[in-house]
Amino acid sequence: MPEFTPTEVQNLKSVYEKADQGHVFTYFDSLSQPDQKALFGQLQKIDPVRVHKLRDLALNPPTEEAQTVLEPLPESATASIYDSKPEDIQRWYDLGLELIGKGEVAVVLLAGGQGTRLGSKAPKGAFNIKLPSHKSLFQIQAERILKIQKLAAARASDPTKAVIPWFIMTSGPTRGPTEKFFKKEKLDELSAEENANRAKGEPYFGLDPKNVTIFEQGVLPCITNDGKFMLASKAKLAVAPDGNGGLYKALQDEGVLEKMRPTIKHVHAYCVDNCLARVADPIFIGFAAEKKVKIATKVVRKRDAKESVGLILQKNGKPDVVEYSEVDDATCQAVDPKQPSILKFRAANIVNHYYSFEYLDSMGDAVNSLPPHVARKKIPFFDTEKGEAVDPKTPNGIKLEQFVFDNFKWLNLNEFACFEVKREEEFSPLKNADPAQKADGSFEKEPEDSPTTSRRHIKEQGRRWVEAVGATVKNGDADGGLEVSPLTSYGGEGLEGFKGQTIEKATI
Ligand code: UD2
Repeated sequence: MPEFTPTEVQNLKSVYEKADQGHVFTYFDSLSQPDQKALFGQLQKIDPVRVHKLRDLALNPPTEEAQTVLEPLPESATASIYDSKPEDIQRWYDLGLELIGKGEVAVVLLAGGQGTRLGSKAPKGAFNIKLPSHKSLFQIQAERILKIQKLAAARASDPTKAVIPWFIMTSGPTRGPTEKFFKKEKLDELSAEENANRAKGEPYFGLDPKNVTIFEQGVLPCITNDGKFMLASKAKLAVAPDGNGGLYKALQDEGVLEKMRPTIKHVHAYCVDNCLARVADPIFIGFAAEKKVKIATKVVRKRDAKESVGLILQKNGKPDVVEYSEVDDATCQAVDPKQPSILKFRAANIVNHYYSFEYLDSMGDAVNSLPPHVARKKIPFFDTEKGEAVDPKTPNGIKLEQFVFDNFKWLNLNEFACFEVKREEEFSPLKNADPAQKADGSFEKEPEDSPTTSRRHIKEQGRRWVEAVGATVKNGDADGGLEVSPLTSYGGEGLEGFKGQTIEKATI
């Protein structure tokens, strides 16, 4: 029995015909009932008028002011862990823990991206960077939440309130595998060995499942160069995730804001593929809460002019980010007029953002005006004119994706703050597969932003932490490092007991 009446089909069809997208119904009447149900369900979730608005924003962006002025953010909107006073950092840390202790802090994980560059079919969070513990990125992040909850509870007047709800944004391709991974179910995308390894431990990595919500971002139709929605087959619209900027609409549509509203005042959103991400970092939360900003963002110093990161800056007096895929070379290469040895635009975006809940809850319909970006791609589609499937050899259409930082420009500088942190402590993105290896096991070229660099950075950090309290590492680790579990230490604290010890284990 179809889930829709002929009238509902006719009404939906006229919405698409009015938007000059009626061709998507070309084969509807000839489809089987299950296929009709699938296509109707898909088309019903998409508003062609909204998509046209986004498409037109993308293809005909508002003309930039004749004199677009790019400048680094002013001192007033930035702080740095490097030159902040210890008492300030301590105050932010204490405030952050207090807010977590009152249950006012939630975390949103951006996990809808597909690890195409990494060559993995499983969600990135499920990736095993081959630490001695073989923990996945999801598990490392879950344990950082467990640990920071414990540290907050130890100071809280009501420890039962020290809970950080974790909202995980997935996309069509990553939702199913992510849910199965958390429930410790077998993943077809993982090898037998990986599935066996992952099955260890508790579901949700020891977190209370009621505090973990997996939700899904929206999709946008793939569009031909002359603006037509593309069919993937007679019974399916070709769609793609709407970008990490789809977060704001998904928070509304998926009831996440509703779930947060009773208790949450501060939200930390971060990127799944950064193995060093300080999830619910109390220093960052305290810093942003004290400044009472709507949005704050963490940055690290750009590694070099070519690094694939967005540049946090001010554009015509507003906070903004110029993405690496859209920045011109002159801006990348510009040097600081006062210190020519360093880059002028060196504040690298690391997808690590703070939002006041009040701001997120006030966005309303603005979520439909985030200017999408155009990715020209080869998109296999079903050609309704020729009546056949086409697998293009050259880019034949566009995918629209929204960037999560494109609302920064809607704020005044005094509603925004930027916090510089140490790269070696907080940023090691997993973007690429490891380079090919030679017969002796060494790499053809230096690994960059890969499983090896992620693993090395976590172990180097662990070694620094224990050496700072006077311990010695002698565990024969290939990289000379030490894995410190988040359950042992969140950010290097609480390791005094190792003073004077020689650590022979690979992980503590
Ligand atoms: C992102 C940043 C870039 C820089 C770089 C550092 C954006 C738009 N760009 O570039 O400025 O900070 O990371 O690592 O943030 N995601 C979704 N849904 C999507 C697409 C992506 O949730 O539809 C998530 C993805 O799972 C990841 C994050 O957003 O957690 C960044 O996505 P990416 O790795 O594809 O972005 P990248 O590396 O091109």
